[in-house]
Amino acid sequence: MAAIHIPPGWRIPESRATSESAYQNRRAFLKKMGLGTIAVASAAHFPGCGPKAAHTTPTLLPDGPLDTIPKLAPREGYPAMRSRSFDVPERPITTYVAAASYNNFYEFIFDGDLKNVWPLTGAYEPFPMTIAVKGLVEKPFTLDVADLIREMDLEERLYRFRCVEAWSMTIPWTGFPLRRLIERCKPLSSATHVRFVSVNRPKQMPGITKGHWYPWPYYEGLRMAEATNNLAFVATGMYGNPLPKQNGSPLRLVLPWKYGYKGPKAVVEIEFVDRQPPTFWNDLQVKEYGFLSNVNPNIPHVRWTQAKERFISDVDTIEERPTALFNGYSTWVGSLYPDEPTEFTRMVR
Ligand SMILES: Nc1nc2c(c(=O)[nH]1)N[C@H]1C(S)=C(S)[C@@H](COP(=O)(O)O)O[C@H]1N2
Ligand SMILES: [Mo]
Repeated sequence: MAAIHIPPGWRIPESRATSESAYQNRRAFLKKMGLGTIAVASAAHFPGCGPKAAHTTPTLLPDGPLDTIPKLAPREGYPAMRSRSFDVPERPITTYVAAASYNNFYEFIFDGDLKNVWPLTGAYEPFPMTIAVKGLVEKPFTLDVADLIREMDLEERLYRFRCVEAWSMTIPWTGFPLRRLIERCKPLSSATHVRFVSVNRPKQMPGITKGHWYPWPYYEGLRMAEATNNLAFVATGMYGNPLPKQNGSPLRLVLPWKYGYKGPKAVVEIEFVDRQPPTFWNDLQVKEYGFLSNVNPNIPHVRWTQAKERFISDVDTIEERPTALFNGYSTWVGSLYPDEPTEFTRMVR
């Protein structure tokens, strides 16, 4: 892996500067917790970091405070076989410690050190949980999430992950394509969009109570053609294990060609509808967050550039990289967006 490069402050959005600098200091904290060694040891095992690529991510239980994997999460099927067509050759895999300790999950934390989510997840019990699939479908159903996870064939996919705040990672997710759920409920031809709702548990999620003016629960949406694209993934795990609470247990969406906020965590409702549904961040800041939100270096955020990103491979290893259109997934999804800007524009979409 290349030299350590901490980018200068101008790339850090003003409002995030406090949390970002707190993050830079976390290395010392992790060392104190004995987690620094885990990051180093695990890197050696990861395919992509060495010449011998394995077909699965070895089970890596972080035996420490970052192990917030719910006790009742089903363990069958982990680690899953990796589907090699999604390999990410140009980047190392982000360490588990970085991916599990630098998070966005506003149900737990909405101000202060925004990324330090995991210490606040103690009261959250993601299992048991039910998920409802409903709306314009032939076969609506409500299922226990643990049963659903046991029923699905799990696979592992390495995906680039890009947050709108211009940081990025490479993460080995475990789960199944969203379209396998969609096939099961048989949407009617009148369904044009899918709406997702996250769990709403104020007593277990301190950010919901403290940020009481936010329009909880978190909600998102996709066009039908996006939801059925092979890339759209329901993640039930990462790094060969069930998802830690802070990463969206019991299951969350991952849409690697879009900014991270398009992928709701702890999804409990999937509804098929006949118009574009409202979305959480668009309702909060219509001038900053559009409905499509495809990763696009040509469309800056109102307060910062999207042409570059800070790639996080470990808690103290951050490199500047150019941002790719559709986060490098043009082959999969480019044809869905004939109007996607390929030249600089300030149009939010
Ligand atoms: N329910 C819910 N889902 C959410 C969010 C959130 O605050 N609440 N944050 C989003 C944002 S902005 C990002 S970048 C990703 C972060 O996922 P990670 O913490 O696993 O990296 O989750 C997305 N999904
Ligand atoms: Mo994000």
